[in-house]
Amino acid sequence: MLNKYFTTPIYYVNDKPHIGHAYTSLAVDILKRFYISRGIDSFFLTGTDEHGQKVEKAAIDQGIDPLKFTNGVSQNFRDLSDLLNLSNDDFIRTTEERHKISAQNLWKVLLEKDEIYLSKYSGWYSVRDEAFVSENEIVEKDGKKYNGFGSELSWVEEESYFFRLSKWQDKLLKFYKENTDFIVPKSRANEVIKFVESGLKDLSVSRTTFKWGIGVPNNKNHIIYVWLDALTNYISALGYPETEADLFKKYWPGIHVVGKDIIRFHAIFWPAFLMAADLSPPKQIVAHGWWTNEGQKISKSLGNVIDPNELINVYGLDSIRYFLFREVPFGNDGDFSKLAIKNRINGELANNYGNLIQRIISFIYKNLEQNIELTAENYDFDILKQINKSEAELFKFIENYKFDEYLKKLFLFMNDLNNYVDKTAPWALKKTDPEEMKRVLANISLCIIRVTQYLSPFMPLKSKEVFKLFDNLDDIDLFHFDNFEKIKSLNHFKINKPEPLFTKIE
Ligand code: ME8
Repeated sequence: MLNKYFTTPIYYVNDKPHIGHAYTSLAVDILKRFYISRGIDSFFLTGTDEHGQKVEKAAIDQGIDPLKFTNGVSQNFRDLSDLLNLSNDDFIRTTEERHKISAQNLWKVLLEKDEIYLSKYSGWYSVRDEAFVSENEIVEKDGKKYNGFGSELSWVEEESYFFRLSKWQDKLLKFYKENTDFIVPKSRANEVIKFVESGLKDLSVSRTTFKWGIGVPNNKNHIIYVWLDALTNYISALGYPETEADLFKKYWPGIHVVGKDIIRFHAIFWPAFLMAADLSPPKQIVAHGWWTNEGQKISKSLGNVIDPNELINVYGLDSIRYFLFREVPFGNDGDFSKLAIKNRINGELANNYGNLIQRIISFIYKNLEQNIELTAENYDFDILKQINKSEAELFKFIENYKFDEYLKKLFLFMNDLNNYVDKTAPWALKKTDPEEMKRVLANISLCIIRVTQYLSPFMPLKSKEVFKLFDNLDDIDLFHFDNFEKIKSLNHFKINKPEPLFTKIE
């Protein structure tokens, strides 16, 4: 199956969106744009997780009815999609009717198959992570109990439905063994496998002590555990329970991009729920690392939450998109430092890429009557041939989520181009060999277009600006990689007056 389905986590609406949420959403946006550019049909889902104790508590703290509260905060996440220029195809909210029907249906199927039974839960619970915590994971400090993420725990004792997770232990291990790239990166897969091997207990999947959730069918005292509710979003958006729905048939199973904090829910609970309901498990779980701010954990209490709005105002959207994915290998943790952003923007975007375009395009604009002639020979240019030859390698980088390697490779070509410009010095050729000058400028222009095409999933707005510099290429959709070939049918370019692409950061 060629179609691709990428999802972000659905974000809790107890808080404002921050750079961590933006990071995951941007990764999925880049993936979607990349596959579309290759002509591969892709669907991108994001949304908000609106039930559970944590959200209910946030609403109560503000003295607002939970639904009214979630309407407001969910909108903040929709605004984030606009701010980040996301290409998402849908935005799902777990308070929507379509989702409620889907989650209740999944529940009914699991109950009918005897995968769920009624019993009693007593144990420790983290409201912040909406997660049950086993005794061996508890950390004690100053007489209080915490989980491994430092979230305070509370004691819960109530009647509860349980999902027979223990029954799925061996089947999950077999599934991981047969699908070696199910969890990316490998280090995370090993963690998950170790955890499953250490023994899975049945999972409590309903709550009775608060009301903000989707009702358990036929038992009004219970609401569905927020993670069972939330994970279902990935299929409710595709039309589940209608497994014959177009979207479901076309896109399921999907690829879930998540932060490393929620890998267990996605790589253990979710495939178990699905297999228990006779549905295909997801295709892949891709877990990225954690961002800190100038070396410190990002947290509201430390007052160092990075607001994407402010960042974009200062540095520009595409520069931030570039920085986040160039700076840190995708699975690793990363530190957000102003100096690191400045170095990337000034060194790579402004000097290497922007300045080359500015120099060359202005020169053509001024000296060649805004015109570049194209001949078959131009397509035979060594650097262009190298770039074209690297396509398979570049694609592999993205297929393996090595965004940083992909960008690094493209900027090595930009280095080669800059060296070529210095060596051939077209401004000197103007007097000595004007024909050679034209050839050099045509070669460089074609390389600029080619590199910009490959950069476009990361920097769609800047790429558009670059494509616009070539006036009579308007009819060719250069966002599609293969359309480069169509340029060959032209015999010349018209150049528009360039404006600086990136401003240097002081
Ligand atoms: O967990 N660095 O929602 P959530 C990198 N509702 N990524 C970060 C980050 C950081 N410092 N902070 C947050 C939930 N993220 C559930 C998900 S899915 C069925 C339900 C990103 O609002 C990262 O993707 O707490 C992380 O997994 C997610 O935000 C957690 O978002």
